[in-house]
Amino acid sequence: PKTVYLKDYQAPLFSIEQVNLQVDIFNDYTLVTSTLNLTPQQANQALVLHGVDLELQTLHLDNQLLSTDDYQLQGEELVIHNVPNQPFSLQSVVKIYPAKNLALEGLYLSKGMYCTQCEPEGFRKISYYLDRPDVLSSFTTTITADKNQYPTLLANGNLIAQGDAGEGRHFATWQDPFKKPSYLFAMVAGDLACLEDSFTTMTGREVALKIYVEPHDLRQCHHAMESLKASMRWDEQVYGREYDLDIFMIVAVSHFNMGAMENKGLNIFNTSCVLAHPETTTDLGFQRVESVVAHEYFHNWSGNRVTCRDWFQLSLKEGFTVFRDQQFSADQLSASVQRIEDVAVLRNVQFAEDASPLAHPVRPESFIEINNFYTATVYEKGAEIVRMLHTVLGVDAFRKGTDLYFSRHDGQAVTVEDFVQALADANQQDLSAFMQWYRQPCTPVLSVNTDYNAQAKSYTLSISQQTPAKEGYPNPEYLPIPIKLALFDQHTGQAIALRLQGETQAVGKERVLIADKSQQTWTFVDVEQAVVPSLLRDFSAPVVLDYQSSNAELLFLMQHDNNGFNRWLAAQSLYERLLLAMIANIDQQQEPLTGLAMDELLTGLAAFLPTLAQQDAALAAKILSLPTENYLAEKVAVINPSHIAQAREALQQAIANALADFFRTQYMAFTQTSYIYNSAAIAQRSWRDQCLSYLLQSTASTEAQALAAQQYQQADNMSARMSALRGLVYSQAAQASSALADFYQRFVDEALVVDSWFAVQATNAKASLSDIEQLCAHSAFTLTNPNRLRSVVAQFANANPVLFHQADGAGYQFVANKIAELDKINPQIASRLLGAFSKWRRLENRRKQQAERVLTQLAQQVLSNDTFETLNRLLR
Ligand code: HT7
Ligand code: ZN
Repeated sequence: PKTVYLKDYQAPLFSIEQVNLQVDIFNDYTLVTSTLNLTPQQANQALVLHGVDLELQTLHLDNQLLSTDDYQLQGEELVIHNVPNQPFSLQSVVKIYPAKNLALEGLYLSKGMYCTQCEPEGFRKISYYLDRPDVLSSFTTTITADKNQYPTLLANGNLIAQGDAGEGRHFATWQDPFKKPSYLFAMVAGDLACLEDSFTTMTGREVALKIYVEPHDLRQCHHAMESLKASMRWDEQVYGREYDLDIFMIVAVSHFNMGAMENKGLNIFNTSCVLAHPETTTDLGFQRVESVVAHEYFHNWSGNRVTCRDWFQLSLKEGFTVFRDQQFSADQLSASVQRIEDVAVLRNVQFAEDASPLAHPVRPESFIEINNFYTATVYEKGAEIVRMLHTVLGVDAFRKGTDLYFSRHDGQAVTVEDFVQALADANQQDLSAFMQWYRQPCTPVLSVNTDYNAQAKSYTLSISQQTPAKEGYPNPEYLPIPIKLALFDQHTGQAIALRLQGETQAVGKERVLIADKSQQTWTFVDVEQAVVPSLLRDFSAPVVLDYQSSNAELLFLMQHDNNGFNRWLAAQSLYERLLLAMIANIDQQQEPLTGLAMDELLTGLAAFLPTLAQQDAALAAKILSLPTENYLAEKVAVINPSHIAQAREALQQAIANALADFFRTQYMAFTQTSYIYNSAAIAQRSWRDQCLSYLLQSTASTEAQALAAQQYQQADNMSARMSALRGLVYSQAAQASSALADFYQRFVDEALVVDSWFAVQATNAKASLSDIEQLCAHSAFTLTNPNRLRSVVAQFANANPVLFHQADGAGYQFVANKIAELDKINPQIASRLLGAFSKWRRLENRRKQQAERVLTQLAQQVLSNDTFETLNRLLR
């Protein structure tokens, strides 16, 4: 396979002003006739178009039929050597077979509905084209199909004509007035129901909003519609961005590789990111719909109006858009809980990626298969870079910067440099140092030492940074790291005013320092008493913080910090410290429990949780969540997944038993009657679930199981039902099997709920591998639907560490076999599953050998480029 390098970028040799597509859908095949108006950008250049799995029927250049002597088909390219030096037209007719397309890229069938996925390089599976993001063109699309089978025909832009096409067929013509790259092309043909609404933009234009779904899902579209309208309003208010077409459509499909796709005016969504109803969807599911609808909508500006020059710039649109959707979600429910959830993903998934053989810069420098780079690093770390720029500039200056970015580059395909430059130019600032965040991989470690001088009443912070080296990046540069901080008076529990040495007066109680050298110090003056530092507030930079605070300081921050996020962070640091000591004990075959620190923790929790649960139940629930197995695995030199799980369980049980009465009283006090979706109600439910989950870990677990069984039976919403079911299954309750059977029967017609039924069983640490194999043998299991496949195999590999990492390697073999099978069907998803092996080199010896054996065996098979690339990076 060929490696592509960022350094080799060259501007396109042809522009395409206009594309006319005629897509004729027949039962066995589809004919695509494309007419391109091309203009050479340099004289005497051959035209090279991309095309994959296309059966070329005819090719005309300026209406002259070309013979096979006039062009060459070479691998995935169509080469025409003699083309005019002036504008010319090229018409190709190709035959494609959507029903055979199980990779779900290009035009394919999902449960009888035709739909497309063109990002990043799917358009070349529909027609010959310059399938690269810097070729922007106007598209007109005509679809013809059987009228009864496919009454709904959709494409990007506005509907300009429709009617009868004879022989029981009909047609629709859509025209998109905005120039776009081919990856934003979309079309749909199906028999769909539609929820309609409208939105009046800030300048008074009326936009028709339509959500298309399978008829029986229509009742589950209202939340997505409300989320869409909220997103449209939010983008006007916060970024000044108005929607630009007269219609905005979302289509939900059940077979989809990712969450959703931002095609211009015609977003295509995984059903899991559109459908929501209290009876079938948990609170988390509702929140996901809200954030994905927002994310795709926001792409209309950050991605579509201003797009990427090449795929190395992917984070230009994805990092920025993730940051925008995170801001939006923070404005909808609780800002601190949102930040906690976003940082948890960053620390559990992105930090792990950054420490693994799969680590890459936010802007990679080379790839074999770009699909392998839709990663947590490009998305989540990319969003953190934008967040740091936002923190450093402040709200108003950041907005000035994005206004300039959108106006300067509207209709262009640009680079990450262009983005940072626009933010800088709008504010006459030099932000160029931040570019390094895009260029080098790995997570920096920020080490902090503090010193209080009681005589001088000064407090000094000594801060150093170090980014680990990695193959290809032997000398990482120092990065600008914004550190938002506050200092708390130990006696009053209040933040103090902050004056740095040399300043004439204090500047607020929270400040942002920027560490950008190997080692720096800052001294605060007028510090009357010893203080507790609250560092990296709101996680102001994507770094590992190394600060040796005492247990007492962490407990103090858990109780007194006025930044909710940092209360959580303090709790996490304390748990982490305890858990690492417990894991070390277990590694040495000793009892896990650690005396004094544990006592301090339990006393501390008992002291402040009752008040916190009353004031902010959602935060209380988060504060009680222990670091995940995946996170802890990054903190030990040698990973024994079963020891990590044992330690977590022991700490959970210790908390559960110490606070059992409290959890019981709190659980019993839950009084919600009917389901409503708002911040307060969600907070109550998450608190109830956390209390139940701890009760189930306590010595009173039989009583708790009876409560869970009752909750399951009485539930009138999925949040209550699912947490009860999970509790019963994970605690091996006698009631678990009847609840599982009931659940399946009840929701057998709801594919997304059946997915969650599979997932809860696939993640059960107490199951056996043969239980998991049986899930794959279930009649409802299939490899051809990514949601279903993920609900078992990806859930097992990523969220059932004990079983996946069982010492004899059988879990590895099971997943590797599935990858090999799936690679022939859907390489994108197969390659992604390999991520579960990213820590294999740090596993304890026995497991490491098993993982190596299984991966090496897999590498001997014939593999797709996707899987080949990921496997090679893992084994390198
Ligand atoms: N921009 C999209 C990325 C994407 C994708 C979506 C669905 C199926 C396959 C895909 N490959 C890449 C999704 C997003 O970030 O908004
Ligand atoms: Zn996106």
